[in-house]
Amino acid sequence: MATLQEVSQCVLEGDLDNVKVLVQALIDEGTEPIVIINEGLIAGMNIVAPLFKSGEMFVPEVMESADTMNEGMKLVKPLIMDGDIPSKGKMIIGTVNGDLHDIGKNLLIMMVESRGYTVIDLGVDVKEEDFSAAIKKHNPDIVGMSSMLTTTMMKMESTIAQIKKDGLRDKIKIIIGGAPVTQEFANDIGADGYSMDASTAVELCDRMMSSPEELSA
Ligand code: B1M
Repeated sequence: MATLQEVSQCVLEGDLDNVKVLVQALIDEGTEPIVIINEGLIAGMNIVAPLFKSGEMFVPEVMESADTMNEGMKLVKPLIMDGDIPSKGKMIIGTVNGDLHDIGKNLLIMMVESRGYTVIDLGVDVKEEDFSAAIKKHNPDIVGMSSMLTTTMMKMESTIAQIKKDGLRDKIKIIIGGAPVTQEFANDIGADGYSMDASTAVELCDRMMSSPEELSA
């Protein structure tokens, strides 16, 4: 008989083959899909996040864990209506105009999704107007911007200016990150939050959703 703990362990170890066998066995045994997601797959990623933060796990291992979680999700998701997965909040995220780096952004998306957020990935090289258009279309709680180049980090400021110009600034919280970005820079350009890595970004999202006024610019 398969157990939820074994599923969590597979996610932790990035065991792609066994996660499929175990998740299918739990489905066949009648375990509720939402329980498999929360107490098996997401529980596994919840062990990964602090290990990554403390430097006990590295980027390739975290990617493998996230892939393993997603492999299990593929089997379970069709069994439940979207509305059955309680979303903690909606986030749109993109790498800013002129910047093609996406490894860190993708890692962040996996972490945030595994914590229960709905994430819309705008991809890389996202123009200022496209962030605004996506806010209008998706009505997110949080907008995330990533930049890895000193030459593109100023695009975060112009994106915030565009969002303000379009009258959307008050509807959302803006968080930024990426190698050249600092808290001081975030303060200077009027972002609501900054985080140096994917784990702290998830914690930042949680704080924003639980007490948004605390982080108001
Ligand atoms: Co580029 N690159 N690159 N590159 N690249 C850097 C960033 C660089 C530091 C390398 C160097 O010179 N030492 C340098 C930037 C220098 C600078 O601006 N000061 C650089 C350069 C110069 C360039 C090109 C200009 C090179 C050229 O063509 N002459 C060019 C630019 C292309 C463009 O974007 N227009 C370029 C291209 C590329 C590749 C395409 C080859 C490739 C990107 C592939 C891809 O992303 N799909 C690449 C790579 C891989 C790197 C390095 C080696 C690794 C980046 C990475 O993925 N790190 C990088 C050197 C380095 O960082 N050591 C480098 C792993 C990733 C998990 O970490 O992205 O930092 P990171 O993400 C972290 C945090 O930053 C944070 O959380 C993540 C996970 O913990 N985070 C957020 C990121 N976004 C966040 C958003 C948040 C919160 C946290 O909230 C929304």
